[in-house]
Amino acid sequence: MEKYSDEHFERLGITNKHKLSAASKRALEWDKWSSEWYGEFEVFDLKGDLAYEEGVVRRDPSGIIRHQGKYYVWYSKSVGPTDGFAGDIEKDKVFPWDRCDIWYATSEDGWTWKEEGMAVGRGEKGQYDDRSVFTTEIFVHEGRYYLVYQTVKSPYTVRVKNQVGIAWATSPDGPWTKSPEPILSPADNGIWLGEEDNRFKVVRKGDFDSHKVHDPCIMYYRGKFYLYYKGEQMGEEITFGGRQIRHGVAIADHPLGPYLKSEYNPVSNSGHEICVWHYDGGIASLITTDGPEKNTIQWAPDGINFEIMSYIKCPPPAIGLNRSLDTEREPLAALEWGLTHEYMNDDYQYIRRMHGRRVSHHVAKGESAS
Ligand code: AAL
Repeated sequence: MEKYSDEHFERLGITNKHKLSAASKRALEWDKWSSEWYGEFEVFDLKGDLAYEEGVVRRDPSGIIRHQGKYYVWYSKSVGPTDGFAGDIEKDKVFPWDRCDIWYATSEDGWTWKEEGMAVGRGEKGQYDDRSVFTTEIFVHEGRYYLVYQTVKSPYTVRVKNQVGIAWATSPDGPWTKSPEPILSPADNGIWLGEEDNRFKVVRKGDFDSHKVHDPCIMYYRGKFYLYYKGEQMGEEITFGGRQIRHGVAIADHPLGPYLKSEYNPVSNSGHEICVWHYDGGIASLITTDGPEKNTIQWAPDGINFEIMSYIKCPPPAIGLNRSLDTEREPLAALEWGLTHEYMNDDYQYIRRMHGRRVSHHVAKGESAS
């Protein structure tokens, strides 16, 4: 224990440096003390067309961009309740994000939104995106606008493998040109066990993204295009941190691809929807919902090797970051405000506003920390 100073023991509140509990040994190993990356969130209702609407699903908001004095957001939209997988999957809606199209809305203040219409719809029967297009993210580069999104081809079985599509336009109001082929697909090295439509039964699990590639988000980084995404694996298990969900990255020289998956994948061991931003020459990532490192904020100096910077309380899911903010100002500047979604119930979800802020003191009502 000689490698630690007396001040270090005192700061940790350790009574006897020769009698260390397992927890105190772990605390001694932490090398980060700053609260710069620690924050909390609040969530509020929106007004106008994005306020909750009975019978309508609006979820998985993209990032927000600012264009000619207005904020823009894109999101998955569908109508009607979810039937699930027990009935006729040819006719039913199996998930709230099944039978979706991508719609968009604009706002002057980020609180009251006007739904402008559909941006990208499902493809013709037989195409890779004929069943649902959903969970989109916006990317702007050199005057062009790109929407990346998940696609599913019918029939939407439990074992269906989805893909990622992209559409581009010269204005955020479209018209959008869709890529004829997907730009990302699941790894092809898992093997299902038997014919039953069951995703837990496998002969071989394959890579972390052998079943699904979700939540695509493109970042311009080091002169290349980094497409971060969530992978779901065939034969998913529950670990000591919950579901086996991890993030990967695929890199291209052009926004439309071709995207090559990093050999370092997966780049997270936990998380759910992708929420990444630029900070201090690296990439920061909010890890929510699933896995042993859920509810952490991580940062990678090279966009690949992420380390935990803070453990936070219940971050909102599916955050669409406000891309008009200066994210370099401080670690959590990117989270100042943005959008999230919330489950009114299993059938209907709606978009809400989230505010995040750094917390540097825990104070009682009326108490001052300064
Ligand atoms: C989410 C995302 C993806 C999943 C589903 C809809 O929030 O991770 O988009 O497919 O749930």
